Amino acid sequence: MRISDTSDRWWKNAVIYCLDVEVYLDSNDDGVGDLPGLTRRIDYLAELGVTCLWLMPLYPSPGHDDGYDITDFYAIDPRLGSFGEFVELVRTARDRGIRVIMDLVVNHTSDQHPWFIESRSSRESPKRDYYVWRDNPPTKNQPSAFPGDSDSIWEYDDTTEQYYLHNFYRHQPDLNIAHPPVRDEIARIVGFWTQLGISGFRVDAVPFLIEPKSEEEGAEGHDQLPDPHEYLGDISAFLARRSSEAMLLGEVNLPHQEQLAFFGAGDRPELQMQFDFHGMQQLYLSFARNDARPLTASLAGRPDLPDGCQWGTFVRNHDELTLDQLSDPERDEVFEAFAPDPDMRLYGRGIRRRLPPMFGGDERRIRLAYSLMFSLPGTPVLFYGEEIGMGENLAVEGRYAVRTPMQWSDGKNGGFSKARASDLVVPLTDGEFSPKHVNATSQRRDRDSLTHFIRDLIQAYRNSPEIGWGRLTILEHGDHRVLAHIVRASVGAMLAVHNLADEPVELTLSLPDLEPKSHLFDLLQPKILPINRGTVELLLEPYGHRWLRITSDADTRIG
Ligand code: TEU
Repeated sequence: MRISDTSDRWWKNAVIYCLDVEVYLDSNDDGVGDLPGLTRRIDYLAELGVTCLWLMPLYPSPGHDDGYDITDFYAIDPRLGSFGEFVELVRTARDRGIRVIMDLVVNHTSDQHPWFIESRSSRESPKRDYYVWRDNPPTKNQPSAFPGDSDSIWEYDDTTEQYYLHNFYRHQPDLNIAHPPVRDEIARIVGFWTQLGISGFRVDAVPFLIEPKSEEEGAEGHDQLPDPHEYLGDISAFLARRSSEAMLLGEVNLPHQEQLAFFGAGDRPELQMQFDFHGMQQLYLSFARNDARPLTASLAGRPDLPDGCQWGTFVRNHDELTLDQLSDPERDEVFEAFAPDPDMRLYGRGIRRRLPPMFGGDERRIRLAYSLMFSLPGTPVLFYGEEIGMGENLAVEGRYAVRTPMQWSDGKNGGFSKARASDLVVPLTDGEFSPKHVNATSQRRDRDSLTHFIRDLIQAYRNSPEIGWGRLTILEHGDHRVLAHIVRASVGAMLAVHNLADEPVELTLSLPDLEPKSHLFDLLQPKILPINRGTVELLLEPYGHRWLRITSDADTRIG
């Protein structure tokens, strides 16, 4: 690791925090969160230790997919604020050392987008080829990503008597990236927001975006993209020309080996970061079994990444907790453990709950999960409210159950808004995870709260760049309830130990590659552990965890 690398490739050990402006803080009492509200909370995020803010879509939208159905890529939803307020937010965040990235959703538009309205108006429309039209759905037909909405990704349109492609909802027609003017538009969108101070994008639904759309039967005469990955490389190169620091964090929910192609190669980068969906799903299988082996196998199976690339680690996001990479019996095990009621499940593949209720509010286990997430090699990505242990509201439809307003206090509407409760953009949670019991203000005052624990983890993570930059070694020790791993880089090394079981575990670990006179410095508790003849003895509490810096006289770091 060179000094220039650590500053240029800031995403290698960032702390990313995802939020939807409309549910964060309402500054004008209309029941909808807004940009000035978020700007007021930048100091809160800085205090937590966040270094990168990921804003979910804030473009104008009819709101049939929580803003992922866009009608104008060059504007801001007026309920959320103005361009002036947007730039103020980005500038305030930057001032506190926080970069801002945002969702880039260009696989599709809303069917209310002027491009689509024009495209569907006639086969001769100049915008016709902005979307993918066919006389007949190809034989390779399949259900959309949201079963229940549509049993086909092809929708018949009466006006021009052709079918259009939509990988997601039927009201989200896919853009045709094989058509050069569409690629020009995408570059313009990327350039536009970068010019406003954005440090990169979370790229929505990447495999769908670049999939070849013209190979099917009956598609002759349509534009072809020679190599979809070349196009992803083109976007990346364009972005690099516009901003020397920007990065792309892609949503690619595929097995690790298939993800590799989306990182590109050293001289031809594509996505600098991708979420580790496989690791996340195996982690839940490990939790369900109190057995570290599924997670260990996933970590061991991660391919080596090109220089500068990184995994985004997460335990929850704004979508259903997808379990689509598990086998049917494995998925059933996780459903049984964490979503016993069918109403907690979605699309037959996921769970519409947040983590704390899945763990029955067991704070030892919740802490274990976040300790794991922050210690695994990669860059942690938090979803707003995780830092205080928010729950879901199952009375709210579909994936919105986990997108309830941020809980700031035990006051009116959880301190989110002064509007009437019936005017809130999404209802709050109730019951044991309601703002009365779970809120940022009371946890901030309580040194033993989850939020302080998460802050401590973030501090330890930021003080241990080897987690983001280092090489992983998984230690063999014969107890399948425990994951013991070392991350090592030129700055030093850290050993993390996690007991996934609800019982105490005694463990003897042999530590490889030790410098003479090494000892273990506990990063979360005021303790130093001796190493005897290359081994350390540990007694872990139920769901216990340790972060131990392997330190020697050569290590000059503090804390
Ligand atoms: O998601 C795309 C996507 O592939 C996931 O919804 C996927 O279906 C799920 O994780 C199971 O694998 C993105 C956004 O995250 C989602 O909120 C949007 O609804 C979707 O795109 C359409 O824009």
